[in-house]
Amino acid sequence: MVGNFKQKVVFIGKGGVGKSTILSLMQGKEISERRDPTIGVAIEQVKLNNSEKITIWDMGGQERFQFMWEDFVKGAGLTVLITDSTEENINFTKGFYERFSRFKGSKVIAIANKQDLPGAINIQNVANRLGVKTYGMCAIDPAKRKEVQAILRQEISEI
Ligand SMILES: Nc1nc2c(ncn2[C@@H]2O[C@H](COP(=O)(O)OP(=O)(O)OP(=O)(O)O)[C@@H](O)[C@H]2O)c(=O)[nH]1
Ligand SMILES: [Mg+2]
Repeated sequence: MVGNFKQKVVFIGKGGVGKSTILSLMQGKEISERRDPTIGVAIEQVKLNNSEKITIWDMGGQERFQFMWEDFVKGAGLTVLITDSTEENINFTKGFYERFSRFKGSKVIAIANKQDLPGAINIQNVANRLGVKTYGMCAIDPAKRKEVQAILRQEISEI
């Protein structure tokens, strides 16, 4: 990534897995425990450091918005599949990833969020199942802000 080119990054995943919370974490906003589903899509600029800015397309994950996902990943440099770390959601994410082969044109990584919850499936296990590079996350922990920024910075630099 060069200069101030604003790389498009898309967050995709089922409703409630924590996409918008990860976005808030990256922006240094206060993390609310309140459930506030994204309607359609939220498009936000995020600073990764002093010179790098990216545009995150944070998709609504509820079933009624899922038809939009395929179109919105067009032109994305990086698609981030976000799942919580439950069996049900990992299976959903895997099914979705397999259906949309066009993703393979852009880079795809996964984040297994809610690693703090009891019974969270470990990251290596999630990675094996999804077949994409997977990072663990706990988006409600403000101490994770630098970590998630570093992940995106690194992944974008390798596009
Ligand atoms: N325990 C725990 N809760 C989390 C974590 N990340 C997010 N949450 C909570 O999960 C709920 C849903 O988070 P959102 O970020 O709104 O989920 P979303 O994926 O944006 O949902 P949609 O916009 O409907 O697609 C909120 O109540 C968050 O506080 C986490 O890592 N651990
Ligand atoms: Mg949301």
